[in-house]
Amino acid sequence: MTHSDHGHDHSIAEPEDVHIGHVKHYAAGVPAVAVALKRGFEQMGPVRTTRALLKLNQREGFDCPGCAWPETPGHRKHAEFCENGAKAVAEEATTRQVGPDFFADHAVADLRTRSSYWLSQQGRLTHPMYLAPGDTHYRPVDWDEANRLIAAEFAAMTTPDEAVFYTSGRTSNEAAFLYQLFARSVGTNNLPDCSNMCHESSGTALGDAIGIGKGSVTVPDLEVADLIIIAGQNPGTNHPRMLSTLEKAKHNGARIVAVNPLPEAGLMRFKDPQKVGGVVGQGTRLADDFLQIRLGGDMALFRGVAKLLLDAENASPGTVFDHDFLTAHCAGLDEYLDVLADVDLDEIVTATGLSRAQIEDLATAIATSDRVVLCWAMGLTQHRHAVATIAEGTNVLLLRGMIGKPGAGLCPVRGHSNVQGDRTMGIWEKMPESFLSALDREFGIDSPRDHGHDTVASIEAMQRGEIRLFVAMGGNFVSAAPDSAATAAALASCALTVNVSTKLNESHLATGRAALILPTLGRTDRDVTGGVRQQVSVEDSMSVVHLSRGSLKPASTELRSEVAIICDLATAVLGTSHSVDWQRLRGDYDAVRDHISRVVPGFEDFNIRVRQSDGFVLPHPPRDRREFTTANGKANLSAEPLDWVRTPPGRLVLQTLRSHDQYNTTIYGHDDRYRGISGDRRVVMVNAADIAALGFLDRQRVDIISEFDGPRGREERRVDGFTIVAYDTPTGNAAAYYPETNPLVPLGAVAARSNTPVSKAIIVRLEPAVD
Ligand SMILES: Nc1nc2c(c(=O)[nH]1)N[C@H]1C(S)=C(S)[C@@H](COP(=O)(O)OP(=O)(O)OC[C@H]3O[C@@H](n4cnc5c(=O)[nH]c(N)nc54)[C@H](O)[C@@H]3O)O[C@H]1N2
Ligand SMILES: Nc1nc2c(c(=O)[nH]1)N[C@H]1C(S)=C(S)[C@@H](COP(=O)(O)OP(=O)(O)OC[C@H]3O[C@@H](n4cnc5c(=O)[nH]c(N)nc54)[C@H](O)[C@@H]3O)O[C@H]1N2
Ligand SMILES: [Mo]
Repeated sequence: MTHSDHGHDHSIAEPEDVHIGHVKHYAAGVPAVAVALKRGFEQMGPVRTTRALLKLNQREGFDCPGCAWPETPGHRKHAEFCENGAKAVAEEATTRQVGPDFFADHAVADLRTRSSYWLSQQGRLTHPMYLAPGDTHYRPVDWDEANRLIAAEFAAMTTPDEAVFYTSGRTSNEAAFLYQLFARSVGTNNLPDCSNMCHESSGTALGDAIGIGKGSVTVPDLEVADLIIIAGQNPGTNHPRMLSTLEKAKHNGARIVAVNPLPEAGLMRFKDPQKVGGVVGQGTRLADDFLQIRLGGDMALFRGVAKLLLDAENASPGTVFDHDFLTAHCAGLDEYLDVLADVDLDEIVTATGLSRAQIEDLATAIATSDRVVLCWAMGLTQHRHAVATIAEGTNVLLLRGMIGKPGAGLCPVRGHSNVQGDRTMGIWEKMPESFLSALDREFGIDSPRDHGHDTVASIEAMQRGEIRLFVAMGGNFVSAAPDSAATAAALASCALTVNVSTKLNESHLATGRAALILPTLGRTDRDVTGGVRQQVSVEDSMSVVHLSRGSLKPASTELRSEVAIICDLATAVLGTSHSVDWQRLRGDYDAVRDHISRVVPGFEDFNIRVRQSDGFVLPHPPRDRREFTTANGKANLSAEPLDWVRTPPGRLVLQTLRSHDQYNTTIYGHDDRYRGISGDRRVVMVNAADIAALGFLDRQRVDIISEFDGPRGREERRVDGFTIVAYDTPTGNAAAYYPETNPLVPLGAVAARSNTPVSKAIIVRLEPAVD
């Protein structure tokens, strides 16, 4: 079928009007199953839908390309999926196609006028495509020619640091390992990734505090916790399988506290669609307490709680702090206690927007629970003071000795299904010396030691004209990055931009002087490379590594695996006598895993252990034996100055977040079902009191202007034509969808130390729309 047979123009009609229904008070249940199957049938028909969903998260099946939430151990035998996992599969396994005739019909300039939704819905890329300098249309190119074009850019560089290699988080361990090996073989550490915009703040804070940037709990820990705090996360939409774990914890007696500016449905109540009780009946109440915090107030909350813990400890010494743990394992307690002595609880109340009683309740719950888990996601990581906030949450747990024992610990919930694994494999602009020297020893290469560019630094380097070649292993760089206009202009300064992709997106349209689209197999696709049926591996949010094997017929015979694409490119650039035998590795993923087993700690006997039914768990010294591999060998309490976000007069603090109907920049539809908002994504959720106080009306159309005081003075950025929706968010705070609002995020607004764009606290004003 050609693309024109798919009736794009009517099936992908852009809805016009926003519809506001009821905000839902529970997540999942029957509508979730119905939606999942409907989307599956629309995208790929009933036979392929059934085949795909039967293989999801199964042994001998593929890892869900949705989120990084782990499978329950022992559960890889029967169906375990959720509505949004099924939607992610439907999007990838779609039978809609974007082939050469599509690109012949649509000039790049025309495609730039289309919405994210329209682009997302066109289907799978089927051929390598090239946009030559000055051309208006992409045209087909063969793989060898594509690789020659890229190799020519390397030949034209004065330093390999003129290349940037971006990675999204779906790339397998094997491909990620080869990709960073290629970058380091050509001589650069410019390896930015989506994690720079995601959990970088968690990695930075946890690295300092406990010596490893990964979470310390497993699914069984959550199931037996007494108290689970979920701050800055919307699991009902973004990690739906987490709700089953929370339900089990609840049945075991856990208390759940949700800390969020929004009353997200998935935090309130859960109806398991895979159980009878989830089909009829009320489902399980999840959150016992909902703390409707102001944006950016979490550091203040944790500090206030720590202050109250200290007061209780002083009133009754030896009953609150875990002195044995603090003495044996921690450093920095005295400095932290000094900081706590100065806490003004009135400031904590103002910063959080919570009542003193709510903060006291949480402190009491923490003081009286034996097993506490703290879960978080983007609501904590995408703030100016994100690293300090996560460190402060960690302080609270350390005071109570809540790490390295069953049922307790730190749980940063990762996003992309293999974002954690990609880091483990060396996708990081500043991998430690131990990794680089092991890599050099294994392959006889000479990895550069200077740190490379992260995501924001890569854009800034492009702005300075220092980058000739941009290569993206997946993702949608221009839409995911802050300051869309500035990022597009930065990319335009490159000689060549290359995207290895499964589906069409804006980054294929924000090109350098020339551009390549290289179509690749996705997680669900059968991978026959080198004449052999291959399988890859991934690492979930709780450090479990397991195999993933796609089974669906690929969209075209032109598609290549990421492993094959990297190895062929490396051969074209580095030649056939390079010390890495790229062509052997191309056809033998076991051989890649053998190399990994010798370079990356914890992967010994990789090929054997990854074939065990539940895979294997990577070592985590704090979790396994309360060992802290920090510089001083201790768990470190931090004593950063308190920071929180103020709303300037007449302004709002805007968070940018995901709807229930998207995967990052891939838009599935216009139904943010749990929030009761459908029909339009250009909405801004504002408290009714603010709407009135600012002189607007509910449903009024407005432009949103962000204000940022940068080093060169006041900067303003604007997006047009948003509809105000009265919504239950704290006064002074607003919310709108990502990526439509990314043009508002200033490139210079980044978290201290992690350099993560501040996507959850943008200062904005509203103006009546001018159209
Ligand atoms: N279906 C689906 N699944 C996904 C994704 C997707 O797009 N679609 N994306 C994946 C990726 S890459 C990621 S990183 C994760 C993202 O998962 P989440 O972090 O859940 O994603 P967001 O939509 O950014 O939601 C942020 C949540 O934090 C709250 N929040 C915002 N600011 C603050 C704050 O200052 N304090 C507190 N306490 N809360 C705050 C928001 O109200 C919202 O509930 O999901 C992954 N899974
Ligand atoms: N304002 C704002 N901005 C944000 C965020 C926010 O909350 N607010 N969140 C940030 C976060 S947490 C993240 S993780 C980033 C996400 O940033 P990215 O990871 O760069 O973006 P995605 O939208 O997930 O990428 C989607 C594209 O990946 C490609 N793709 C999908 N699967 C595969 C595969 O298996 N292989 C290959 N090679 N390509 C594939 C498809 O072509 C698809 O179009 O965005 C960040 N940006
Ligand atoms: Mo993410």
